[in-house]
Amino acid sequence: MVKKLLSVLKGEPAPIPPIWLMRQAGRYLPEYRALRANAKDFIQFCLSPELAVEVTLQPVRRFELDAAILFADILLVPHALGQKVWFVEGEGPRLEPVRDQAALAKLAYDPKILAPVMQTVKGVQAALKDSTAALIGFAGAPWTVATYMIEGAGGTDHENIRRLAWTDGPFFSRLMDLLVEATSFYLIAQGHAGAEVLQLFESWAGTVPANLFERAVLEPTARIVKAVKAQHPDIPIIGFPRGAGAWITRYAEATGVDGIGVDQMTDMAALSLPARLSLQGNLDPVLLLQGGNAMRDEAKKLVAAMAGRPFIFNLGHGVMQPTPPEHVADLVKAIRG
Ligand code: 1CP
Repeated sequence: MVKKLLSVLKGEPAPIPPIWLMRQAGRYLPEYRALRANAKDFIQFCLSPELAVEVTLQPVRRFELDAAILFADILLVPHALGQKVWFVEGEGPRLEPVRDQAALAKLAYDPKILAPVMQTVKGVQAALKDSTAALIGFAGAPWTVATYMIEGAGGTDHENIRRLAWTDGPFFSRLMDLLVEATSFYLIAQGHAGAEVLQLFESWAGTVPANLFERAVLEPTARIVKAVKAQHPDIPIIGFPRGAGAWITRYAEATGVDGIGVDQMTDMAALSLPARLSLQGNLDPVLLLQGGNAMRDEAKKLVAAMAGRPFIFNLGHGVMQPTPPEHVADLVKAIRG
């Protein structure tokens, strides 16, 4: 079975690009909401292999996408480190903040806690045996996960992590080391369980001050990529440094990733990166929400602009919750003709 996503990630352009969408599973799908309604706790939902396999497959079945992305969350790693993590309905994640050495010293990664995720990967892999869809595993990159761990939530201006990164080197380095180790272990396990591609979500790359970028993003990411590649040299890794702007080039050179996820703020066709790198992105999720000709025209423009290069069609960020599922079907149709 030829999986288009995998050949593009080897550097071979496809006349019609493979397509999948960040956050392709989730609340915009009625079949997701139906299953989610029976599960109170989001973490336990993610750690229920039977449910997670089903939810992973829902968008692939409905839209015949070229990839399934493991249904899980980047905050499962802090959970497995022993940090208290919970989700507030309609608001998002909350964590008991870790801001000093004493709190940090209590954390230790317990891989057993995430064993159900590996069951999910195996279940999805078995279901996709005869499919052209590839299975993507993922984790959050250290700066992004550390942001939630330190701030205790998303959506702030990230004052605490920035202050600690500037002023408490030993704390920050120790947290980065802990996350590099846990994340490497977690991704390697996903590879053993059957993930065919791995993506590192650096969703908050846009908040890193320039003089911290090396230490907060490039170096920890490079260490994870090296550790994973040592075990799984043939599994391609996509990095998604959202909001990295001019840092994208350095990110591509310094981290060792095989593909770069590009946000909608970046002119993807204008990026000049090593030819071996695949680019993934970057339709504005608002256009998917809006649908219609504006969406179709922009999607076709993007495909035309990336012709001849190894390119994976995606959004610049995740599917927005109020998005009508029919718009996704329309988008797939517009791209495949
Ligand atoms: O109650 C619900 O149903 C919760 C909604 C939800 C879902 C569907 C959350 C809470 N996480 C997820 C699944 C998820 N998260 C997936 C797998 C499904 C898929 O992509 O199809 C993935 C890859 C993620 C990754 C994730 N979680 C990121 C990185 C991508 C991004 O959006 O930038 C981040 C930042 C998170 C944290 C998180 N988890 C959930 C929410 C609402 C958030 C974002 C909070 C914030 O905006 O700060």
